[in-house]
Amino acid sequence: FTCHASSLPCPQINRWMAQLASDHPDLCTLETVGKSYEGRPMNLLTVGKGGADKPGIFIDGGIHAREWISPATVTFLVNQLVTNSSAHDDLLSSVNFYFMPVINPDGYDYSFTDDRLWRKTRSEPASPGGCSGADANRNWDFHWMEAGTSNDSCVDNYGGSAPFSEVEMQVVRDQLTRLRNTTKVYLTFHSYGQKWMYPWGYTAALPEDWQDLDRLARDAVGALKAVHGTRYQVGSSTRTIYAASGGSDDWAKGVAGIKYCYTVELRDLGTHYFTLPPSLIIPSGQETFAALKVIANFVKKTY
Ligand code: 0X9
Ligand code: ZN
Repeated sequence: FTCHASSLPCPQINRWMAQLASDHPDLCTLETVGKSYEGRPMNLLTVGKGGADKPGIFIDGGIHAREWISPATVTFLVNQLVTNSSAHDDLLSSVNFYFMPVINPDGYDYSFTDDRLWRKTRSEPASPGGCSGADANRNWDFHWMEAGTSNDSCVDNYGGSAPFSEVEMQVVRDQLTRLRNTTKVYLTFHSYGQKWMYPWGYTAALPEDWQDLDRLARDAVGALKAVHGTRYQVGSSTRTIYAASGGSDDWAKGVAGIKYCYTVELRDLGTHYFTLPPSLIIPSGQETFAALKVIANFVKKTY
């Protein structure tokens, strides 16, 4: 087969999604929804069979280049849902899953080819003498540049030259905007630290409905822990990790109006930090899938 809708670089994950979608046309819709700064196709895979009106869960990964367990876990979730679909028949009839496994594809590739610990995008410096790339999770237009971010392009948490200066985040923003009316949950996977966090990241104040978000997160991490005993901490991102504004989670809640928004810091707790051994990919996927099932069942029964 040829790479989906593109003669541009066709990395493994896109190739795999194209094959999966063509093997399971009853369940999968694959769309190329944009391209990265360096021209890599950005794909959205919709999984579900209840039709476009059903409530949805939007899931992305790979916003930070070096957090490799994120795309690995998101692709595991996709694979479970699609290749073991008969086990999840009821969920797939009543919930749509929208997946974008690698939303910073240039940075992700660069972390394989040049710098394993690269975090940012790979856009050219906005001004002479600057450095390449911005922190894609400081680049969203909600309290942009207020906290936990920098205007020095040479540091890892550089917020970008303007809100949504990074084209990849424009692409994700446009999909979240298009799907906002049906999307009830937004999940964005990072590493590391084993935390299931909800807004806000720009302030220590909590959203007025924080107890709803807290309850669902606790149910999810309970199911996660039951699989391999892995413990996750639950709380608002400011209170759990640090204050940082311009994140996708805050935008999804504060601007797109999606109620249940979570940033998930996957394994581990710092033993292997970003360089998690490959043997932990499947355990991470298995336990995260258990958490996703709790969330999907909640969406099914609530909406
Ligand atoms: O700093 C981040 O973007 C995330 N942590 S990481 O170590 N993966 O870089 C946490 C983001 C939490 N959400 C917000 N601050 N909005
Ligand atoms: Zn991250």
